Amino acid sequence: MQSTPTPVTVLGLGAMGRALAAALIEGGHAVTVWNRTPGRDTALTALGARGAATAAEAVRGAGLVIVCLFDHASVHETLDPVAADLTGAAVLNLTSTTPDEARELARWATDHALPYLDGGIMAIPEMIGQPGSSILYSGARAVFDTHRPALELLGTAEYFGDDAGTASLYDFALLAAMYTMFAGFLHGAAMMRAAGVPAAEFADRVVPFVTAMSHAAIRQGHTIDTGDYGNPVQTLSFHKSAVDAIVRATRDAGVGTELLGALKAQIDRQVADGHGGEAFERIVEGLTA
Ligand code: FVH
Repeated sequence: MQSTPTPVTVLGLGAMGRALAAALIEGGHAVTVWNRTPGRDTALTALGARGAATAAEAVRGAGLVIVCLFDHASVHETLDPVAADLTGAAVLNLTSTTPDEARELARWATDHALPYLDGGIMAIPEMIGQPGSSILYSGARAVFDTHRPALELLGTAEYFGDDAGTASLYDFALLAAMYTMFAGFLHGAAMMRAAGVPAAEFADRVVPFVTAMSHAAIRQGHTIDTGDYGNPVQTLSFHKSAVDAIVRATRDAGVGTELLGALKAQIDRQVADGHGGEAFERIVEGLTA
Protein backbone atom coordinates (compact mmCIF):
# COMPACT_ATOMS: atom_id res chain seq x y z
CA MET A 1 0.00 0.00 0.00
CA GLN A 2 1.37 3.40 -0.93
CA SER A 3 1.71 5.84 2.01
CA THR A 4 0.18 9.31 1.78
CA PRO A 5 2.77 11.99 0.98
CA THR A 6 3.71 14.14 3.98
CA PRO A 7 1.76 17.40 4.35
CA VAL A 8 4.24 20.18 3.63
CA THR A 9 4.12 23.85 4.54
CA VAL A 10 6.08 26.42 2.59
CA LEU A 11 6.81 29.71 4.39
CA GLY A 12 7.82 32.44 1.95
CA LEU A 13 6.34 32.83 -1.51
CA GLY A 14 9.03 34.73 -3.29
CA ALA A 15 10.12 33.42 -6.68
CA MET A 16 11.85 30.42 -5.09
CA GLY A 17 9.20 29.59 -2.49
CA ARG A 18 6.51 29.59 -5.19
CA ALA A 19 8.58 27.24 -7.36
CA LEU A 20 9.18 24.85 -4.43
CA ALA A 21 5.50 24.80 -3.49
CA ALA A 22 4.41 24.21 -7.10
CA ALA A 23 6.78 21.24 -7.48
CA LEU A 24 5.49 19.68 -4.25
CA ILE A 25 1.85 20.12 -5.29
CA GLU A 26 2.65 18.55 -8.64
CA GLY A 27 4.30 15.68 -6.75
CA GLY A 28 1.07 14.93 -4.91
CA HIS A 29 1.72 16.59 -1.53
CA ALA A 30 -0.89 18.47 0.42
CA VAL A 31 0.79 21.88 0.54
CA THR A 32 -0.02 24.81 2.78
CA VAL A 33 1.53 28.15 1.92
CA TRP A 34 2.06 31.42 3.74
CA ASN A 35 3.66 34.70 2.82
CA ARG A 36 4.21 37.86 4.87
CA THR A 37 2.58 40.03 2.23
CA PRO A 38 -0.83 38.59 1.37
CA GLY A 39 -1.88 37.88 -2.20
CA ARG A 40 1.18 36.02 -3.43
CA ASP A 41 -0.48 32.61 -3.16
CA THR A 42 -3.10 33.01 -5.86
CA ALA A 43 -1.47 30.81 -8.49
CA LEU A 44 -0.62 28.17 -5.89
CA THR A 45 -4.12 27.98 -4.40
CA ALA A 46 -5.39 27.60 -7.96
CA LEU A 47 -3.12 24.54 -8.19
CA GLY A 48 -4.58 23.12 -4.98
CA ALA A 49 -2.49 24.65 -2.16
CA ARG A 50 -4.14 25.77 1.05
CA GLY A 51 -3.42 29.42 1.72
CA ALA A 52 -2.90 30.24 5.40
CA ALA A 53 -3.53 33.69 6.84
CA THR A 54 -0.77 33.44 9.45
CA ALA A 55 2.50 31.56 9.81
CA ALA A 56 1.17 29.88 12.97
CA GLU A 57 -1.86 28.57 11.11
CA ALA A 58 0.37 27.43 8.24
CA VAL A 59 2.74 25.30 10.32
CA ARG A 60 0.24 23.60 12.65
CA GLY A 61 -0.08 19.92 11.72
CA ALA A 62 2.62 20.02 9.03
CA GLY A 63 5.03 17.10 8.77
CA LEU A 64 7.64 19.20 7.03
CA VAL A 65 7.96 22.99 7.13
CA ILE A 66 10.08 24.45 4.36
CA VAL A 67 11.34 27.97 5.02
CA CYS A 68 12.42 29.99 2.00
CA LEU A 69 12.73 33.62 3.00
CA PHE A 70 14.97 36.55 2.24
CA ASP A 71 17.71 36.00 4.82
CA HIS A 72 18.65 34.69 8.28
CA ALA A 73 16.96 37.60 10.08
CA SER A 74 13.67 37.04 8.26
CA VAL A 75 13.77 33.34 9.22
CA HIS A 76 13.97 34.28 12.90
CA GLU A 77 11.31 36.95 12.50
CA THR A 78 9.00 34.32 11.07
CA LEU A 79 9.85 31.24 13.15
CA ASP A 80 10.46 32.69 16.61
CA PRO A 81 6.81 33.56 17.27
CA VAL A 82 5.56 30.17 16.01
CA ALA A 83 8.05 27.83 17.72
CA ALA A 84 5.32 26.18 19.80
CA ASP A 85 3.09 25.74 16.75
CA LEU A 86 5.88 23.86 14.97
CA THR A 87 5.76 20.97 17.45
CA GLY A 88 5.70 17.70 15.54
CA ALA A 89 7.14 19.16 12.36
CA ALA A 90 10.61 18.95 10.90
CA VAL A 91 12.08 22.29 9.79
CA LEU A 92 13.90 22.53 6.47
CA ASN A 93 15.51 25.92 5.91
CA LEU A 94 16.26 26.65 2.25
CA THR A 95 16.91 30.34 2.82
CA SER A 96 20.47 31.32 1.86
CA THR A 97 22.39 31.73 5.10
CA THR A 98 26.04 31.61 6.04
CA PRO A 99 27.31 28.36 7.60
CA ASP A 100 27.37 29.96 11.06
CA GLU A 101 23.84 31.28 10.61
CA ALA A 102 22.69 27.78 9.63
CA ARG A 103 24.36 26.35 12.75
CA GLU A 104 22.69 29.01 14.88
CA LEU A 105 19.31 28.07 13.42
CA ALA A 106 20.02 24.40 14.12
CA ARG A 107 20.74 25.28 17.77
CA TRP A 108 17.52 27.32 17.88
CA ALA A 109 15.61 24.29 16.56
CA THR A 110 17.27 21.96 19.07
CA ASP A 111 16.29 24.34 21.88
CA HIS A 112 12.68 23.95 20.73
CA ALA A 113 12.96 20.16 20.23
CA LEU A 114 12.53 20.52 16.47
CA PRO A 115 14.45 18.35 13.99
CA TYR A 116 16.36 20.70 11.64
CA LEU A 117 17.78 20.27 8.16
CA ASP A 118 19.49 23.06 6.22
CA GLY A 119 19.76 23.27 2.45
CA GLY A 120 21.57 25.21 -0.26
CA ILE A 121 19.66 25.48 -3.51
CA MET A 122 21.93 25.19 -6.54
CA ALA A 123 19.24 26.25 -9.00
CA ILE A 124 17.11 29.18 -10.04
CA PRO A 125 13.34 29.03 -9.60
CA GLU A 126 12.68 27.97 -13.22
CA MET A 127 14.91 24.92 -12.69
CA ILE A 128 13.12 23.57 -9.59
CA GLY A 129 11.74 20.09 -10.29
CA GLN A 130 13.62 19.96 -13.60
CA PRO A 131 16.73 18.01 -14.55
CA GLY A 132 19.79 20.00 -13.50
CA SER A 133 18.25 21.26 -10.27
CA SER A 134 20.31 20.24 -7.27
CA ILE A 135 19.92 20.95 -3.56
CA LEU A 136 22.63 20.31 -0.97
CA TYR A 137 21.57 19.33 2.53
CA SER A 138 23.15 19.00 5.96
CA GLY A 139 21.82 18.69 9.47
CA ALA A 140 19.53 16.02 10.87
CA ARG A 141 20.02 12.83 8.84
CA ALA A 142 16.63 11.51 9.94
CA VAL A 143 14.87 14.52 8.36
CA PHE A 144 16.77 13.99 5.11
CA ASP A 145 16.00 10.26 5.01
CA THR A 146 12.35 10.56 6.01
CA HIS A 147 11.54 13.34 3.57
CA ARG A 148 13.86 12.37 0.75
CA PRO A 149 11.01 11.51 -1.68
CA ALA A 150 9.67 15.07 -1.25
CA LEU A 151 13.16 16.57 -1.55
CA GLU A 152 13.80 14.70 -4.79
CA LEU A 153 10.75 16.42 -6.30
CA LEU A 154 12.65 19.71 -6.03
CA GLY A 155 15.98 18.59 -7.46
CA THR A 156 18.71 16.04 -6.93
CA ALA A 157 19.12 15.73 -3.16
CA GLU A 158 22.60 15.26 -1.69
CA TYR A 159 23.37 14.95 2.03
CA PHE A 160 26.62 16.34 3.48
CA GLY A 161 26.53 15.26 7.12
CA ASP A 162 25.11 16.36 10.43
CA ASP A 163 26.82 19.78 10.66
CA ALA A 164 23.98 22.09 9.60
CA GLY A 165 26.51 24.58 8.21
CA THR A 166 28.11 22.28 5.65
CA ALA A 167 25.46 22.64 2.95
CA SER A 168 25.76 26.44 3.19
CA LEU A 169 29.52 26.24 3.00
CA TYR A 170 29.34 24.29 -0.28
CA ASP A 171 26.59 26.60 -1.52
CA PHE A 172 28.50 29.81 -0.84
CA ALA A 173 31.83 28.45 -2.11
CA LEU A 174 30.13 27.40 -5.36
CA LEU A 175 28.45 30.80 -5.59
CA ALA A 176 31.81 32.49 -5.04
CA ALA A 177 33.14 30.59 -8.06
CA MET A 178 30.05 31.50 -10.07
CA TYR A 179 30.05 35.20 -9.20
CA THR A 180 33.73 35.65 -10.03
CA MET A 181 33.22 33.80 -13.30
CA PHE A 182 30.39 36.18 -14.23
CA ALA A 183 32.50 39.12 -13.05
CA GLY A 184 35.07 38.02 -15.62
CA PHE A 185 32.37 37.92 -18.28
CA LEU A 186 31.24 41.45 -17.38
CA HIS A 187 34.81 42.71 -17.55
CA GLY A 188 35.27 41.21 -21.01
CA ALA A 189 31.87 42.46 -22.16
CA ALA A 190 32.81 46.01 -21.10
CA MET A 191 36.03 45.77 -23.15
CA MET A 192 34.18 44.46 -26.20
CA ARG A 193 31.35 46.97 -25.92
CA ALA A 194 33.92 49.78 -25.87
CA ALA A 195 34.99 48.43 -29.28
CA GLY A 196 31.41 48.29 -30.55
CA VAL A 197 30.91 44.52 -30.16
CA PRO A 198 27.54 43.60 -28.63
CA ALA A 199 27.72 41.73 -25.32
CA ALA A 200 25.44 38.99 -26.72
CA GLU A 201 27.91 38.30 -29.51
CA PHE A 202 30.77 38.18 -26.99
CA ALA A 203 28.73 35.81 -24.78
CA ASP A 204 28.48 33.32 -27.66
CA ARG A 205 32.27 33.09 -27.58
CA VAL A 206 32.63 33.12 -23.81
CA VAL A 207 30.42 30.08 -23.20
CA PRO A 208 32.41 27.47 -25.19
CA PHE A 209 35.78 28.96 -24.17
CA VAL A 210 35.08 29.16 -20.45
CA THR A 211 33.36 25.74 -20.52
CA ALA A 212 36.47 24.17 -22.05
CA MET A 213 38.84 26.01 -19.71
CA SER A 214 36.81 25.22 -16.59
CA HIS A 215 38.08 21.62 -16.64
CA ALA A 216 41.49 22.94 -15.58
CA ALA A 217 39.98 23.38 -12.10
CA ILE A 218 40.27 19.58 -11.64
CA ARG A 219 44.05 19.69 -12.05
CA GLN A 220 44.27 22.89 -10.01
CA GLY A 221 42.35 21.21 -7.19
CA HIS A 222 44.87 18.36 -7.10
CA THR A 223 47.75 20.85 -7.02
CA ILE A 224 46.19 22.75 -4.11
CA ASP A 225 45.56 19.52 -2.19
CA THR A 226 49.17 18.34 -2.56
CA GLY A 227 50.51 21.81 -1.74
CA ASP A 228 53.20 21.23 -4.35
CA TYR A 229 53.31 24.37 -6.48
CA GLY A 230 56.79 23.66 -7.78
CA ASN A 231 56.01 22.09 -11.18
CA PRO A 232 53.66 24.55 -12.84
CA VAL A 233 52.28 24.25 -16.36
CA GLN A 234 52.82 28.02 -16.42
CA THR A 235 54.42 30.09 -13.68
CA LEU A 236 52.94 32.94 -11.67
CA SER A 237 55.44 35.24 -13.42
CA PHE A 238 53.97 34.13 -16.75
CA HIS A 239 50.46 34.86 -15.48
CA LYS A 240 51.62 38.22 -14.08
CA SER A 241 52.83 39.24 -17.51
CA ALA A 242 49.52 38.10 -19.09
CA VAL A 243 47.26 39.79 -16.53
CA ASP A 244 49.34 43.00 -16.55
CA ALA A 245 48.89 43.14 -20.33
CA ILE A 246 45.14 42.57 -20.02
CA VAL A 247 44.98 45.36 -17.42
CA ARG A 248 46.83 47.71 -19.83
CA ALA A 249 44.47 46.76 -22.67
CA THR A 250 41.52 47.35 -20.34
CA ARG A 251 42.76 50.85 -19.46
CA ASP A 252 43.46 51.57 -23.15
CA ALA A 253 39.83 50.67 -23.87
CA GLY A 254 38.69 53.16 -21.24
CA VAL A 255 37.31 50.39 -19.07
CA GLY A 256 37.67 50.16 -15.27
CA THR A 257 40.08 47.59 -13.84
CA GLU A 258 38.39 47.09 -10.47
CA LEU A 259 37.28 43.49 -11.09
CA LEU A 260 40.48 42.20 -12.70
CA GLY A 261 42.50 44.33 -10.30
CA ALA A 262 41.61 42.01 -7.41
CA LEU A 263 43.23 39.08 -9.20
CA LYS A 264 46.21 41.18 -10.25
CA ALA A 265 46.81 42.17 -6.64
CA GLN A 266 46.97 38.53 -5.57
CA ILE A 267 49.36 37.59 -8.37
CA ASP A 268 51.57 40.61 -7.61
CA ARG A 269 51.66 39.63 -3.94
CA GLN A 270 52.79 36.07 -4.71
CA VAL A 271 55.47 37.25 -7.11
CA ALA A 272 56.67 39.93 -4.63
CA ASP A 273 56.90 37.21 -1.97
CA GLY A 274 59.27 35.23 -4.19
CA HIS A 275 56.84 32.68 -5.67
CA GLY A 276 57.07 33.83 -9.29
CA GLY A 277 58.39 30.45 -10.42
CA GLU A 278 55.52 28.54 -8.83
CA ALA A 279 52.02 27.66 -9.96
CA PHE A 280 49.03 30.02 -10.32
CA GLU A 281 47.11 27.93 -7.77
CA ARG A 282 49.47 29.19 -5.05
CA ILE A 283 47.18 32.22 -4.81
CA VAL A 284 44.95 30.12 -2.55
CA GLU A 285 47.71 30.20 0.09
CA GLY A 286 47.57 34.01 0.10
CA LEU A 287 43.80 33.89 0.57
CA THR A 288 43.96 31.57 3.56
CA ALA A 289 47.06 32.98 5.25
N1 FVH B 1 15.88 33.14 -6.67
C1 FVH B 1 17.04 32.50 -6.86
O1 FVH B 1 17.49 32.34 -7.99
C2 FVH B 1 17.88 32.01 -5.70
C3 FVH B 1 18.50 30.65 -5.99
C4 FVH B 1 19.31 30.12 -4.84
C5 FVH B 1 18.58 30.26 -3.51
N2 FVH B 1 18.01 31.57 -3.35
C6 FVH B 1 17.58 31.91 -2.00
O2 FVH B 1 16.23 31.58 -1.73
C7 FVH B 1 15.69 32.51 -0.80
C8 FVH B 1 14.41 33.11 -1.36
O3 FVH B 1 14.70 33.62 -2.63
P1 FVH B 1 13.55 34.22 -3.56
O4 FVH B 1 14.05 34.21 -4.94
O5 FVH B 1 12.28 33.55 -3.30
O6 FVH B 1 13.51 35.73 -3.01
P2 FVH B 1 12.40 36.83 -3.15
O7 FVH B 1 11.61 36.62 -4.40
O8 FVH B 1 13.07 38.13 -2.95
O9 FVH B 1 11.41 36.54 -1.92
C9 FVH B 1 11.80 36.79 -0.59
C10 FVH B 1 10.75 36.24 0.34
O10 FVH B 1 11.12 36.53 1.69
C11 FVH B 1 10.00 37.19 2.32
N3 FVH B 1 10.49 38.04 3.38
C12 FVH B 1 11.44 39.00 3.31
N4 FVH B 1 11.64 39.55 4.52
C13 FVH B 1 10.79 38.94 5.36
C14 FVH B 1 10.51 39.07 6.75
N5 FVH B 1 11.18 39.96 7.50
N6 FVH B 1 9.58 38.28 7.28
C15 FVH B 1 8.89 37.39 6.54
N7 FVH B 1 9.08 37.21 5.21
C16 FVH B 1 10.03 37.99 4.64
C17 FVH B 1 9.33 37.94 1.20
O11 FVH B 1 8.03 38.23 1.62
P3 FVH B 1 7.24 39.54 1.07
O12 FVH B 1 8.28 40.62 0.82
O13 FVH B 1 6.54 39.11 -0.18
O14 FVH B 1 6.32 39.88 2.16
C18 FVH B 1 9.38 36.89 0.09
O15 FVH B 1 8.40 35.91 0.27
C19 FVH B 1 16.77 33.58 -0.56
O16 FVH B 1 17.45 33.30 0.63
C20 FVH B 1 17.70 33.39 -1.75
O17 FVH B 1 19.03 33.77 -1.49
C21 FVH B 1 17.10 31.96 -4.41
